[in-house]
Amino acid sequence: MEFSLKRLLIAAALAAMTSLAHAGAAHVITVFQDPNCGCCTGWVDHMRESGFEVNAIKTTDMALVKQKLGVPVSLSSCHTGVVQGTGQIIEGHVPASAVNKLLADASVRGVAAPGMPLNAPGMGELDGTLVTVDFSGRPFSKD
Ligand SMILES: [Cu+2]
Repeated sequence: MEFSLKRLLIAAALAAMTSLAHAGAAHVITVFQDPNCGCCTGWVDHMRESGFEVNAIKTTDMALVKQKLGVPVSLSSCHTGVVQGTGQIIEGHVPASAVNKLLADASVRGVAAPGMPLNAPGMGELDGTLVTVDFSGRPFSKD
């Protein structure tokens, strides 16, 4: 019962994002994260400090979220973000600068900082060598 309710809530959240897609609010990101994920919250703080509006949704069913949003398993990280309006996906600790690059190119469906890199926002300090990849695994940004 509780399990299916959770699925329903996730489905409702995904539906809400789709219906808001044309609301015109730029640079709003919905982030799905496990309630116990500290580094996820660190990334949300980084994005807010960089000028993004972030709606954080806590869920323990991240595998389902990633599956529904089409995040490649091989590129997966902890949290998953969805850009309102474009539907582009941000997987993991992607720096705000790379997100801005993503927003500038609507042909890119999603980007990822796979795993839990220690030189990424929310994990540690950027050192100029963090590679963000697109969903084909090709390098997209280096920060
Ligand atoms: Cu993390």
